[in-house]
Amino acid sequence: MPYKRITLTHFLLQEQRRLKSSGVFTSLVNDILTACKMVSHEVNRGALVGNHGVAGSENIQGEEQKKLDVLANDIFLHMNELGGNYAAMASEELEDVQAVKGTADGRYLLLFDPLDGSSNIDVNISVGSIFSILRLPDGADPKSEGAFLQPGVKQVAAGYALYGSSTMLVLTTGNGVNGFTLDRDVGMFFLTHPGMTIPADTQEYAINASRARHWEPPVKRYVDECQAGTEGPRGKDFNMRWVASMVAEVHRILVRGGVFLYPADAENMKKGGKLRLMYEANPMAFIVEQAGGVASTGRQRLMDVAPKGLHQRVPVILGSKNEVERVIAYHGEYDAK
Ligand code: AHM
Ligand code: MG
Repeated sequence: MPYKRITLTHFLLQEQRRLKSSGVFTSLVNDILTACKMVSHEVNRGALVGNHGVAGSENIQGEEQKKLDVLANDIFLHMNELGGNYAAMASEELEDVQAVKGTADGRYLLLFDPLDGSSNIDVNISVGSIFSILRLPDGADPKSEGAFLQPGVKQVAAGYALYGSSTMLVLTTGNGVNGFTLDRDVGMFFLTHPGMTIPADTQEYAINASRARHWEPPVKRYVDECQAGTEGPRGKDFNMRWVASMVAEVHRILVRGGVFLYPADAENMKKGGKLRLMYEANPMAFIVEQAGGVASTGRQRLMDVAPKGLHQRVPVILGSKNEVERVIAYHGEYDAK
């Protein structure tokens, strides 16, 4: 019965009691979900209130910012500052760490990509927000980049909001993965996808195939074998999807399995890849591993990568365990030659 559903806030309170933790964590996740509800509202109103189009500025990555990139970033900064739980924040859209005013006792650090997949905003395709929470290391200066440069295994929570045909929030606190759907009339997220798990096998992969000429041999081998279908060495047909919104791709994989690849290739290798370690790769890797999947660079577990910079890029291969392990094995065989 719909009225017997569990809200995300109640779910967090149950977790808090189970872990015998203080209420700080519930409060800080609550601030994030309020920000996500506000971003969802702005994405949904779209062109009606002039939210589409470019902002006329570039972010730290040298990418053109959309109006909604800027708005979502402002919403995240504002809503997460109010609670006083964070010592500092870092955003994919901002060059430097943002110290949080007047919160000397904030013990957590928040990293976020306020609106991922922004090339999809104006064409009304799913976009999302991604977040990752770290502890402020003892004695660290929260205003320093160094405080944030912790490997993904140190995350205490991570999640994303998907602004799709419905708005969903998917969260891990290191105890599995749970998905919540926003009821717009009530204004709350309700638990609709408890204990999300990724099937170990799949017949679906996602990669931007327009970059095929730049791929490394192990990636080319994997995709060629998928495309060869029943006549190839895999002996089965594969389906291919590419939304160009990582949140939508990861969500599809959480619901029905699959493998997502954004490898380093000859063209993006100098930068380290395309996706950002701290704002995209690590939080998604935490979620995928907690759902029973695997997340790798192809040569290393993603969450073991020691970050060297806030805006560092990495190759990303994640999803169904047996497929990702196959891609990793292909890298190993290639490197051993
Ligand atoms: P963004 O953070 O600038 O939106 O870029 C990240 C996005 C991912 O969501 C998506 O997987 C990828 O970039 C799409 O890349 P491409 O433009 O090569 O299709
Ligand atoms: Mg992004």
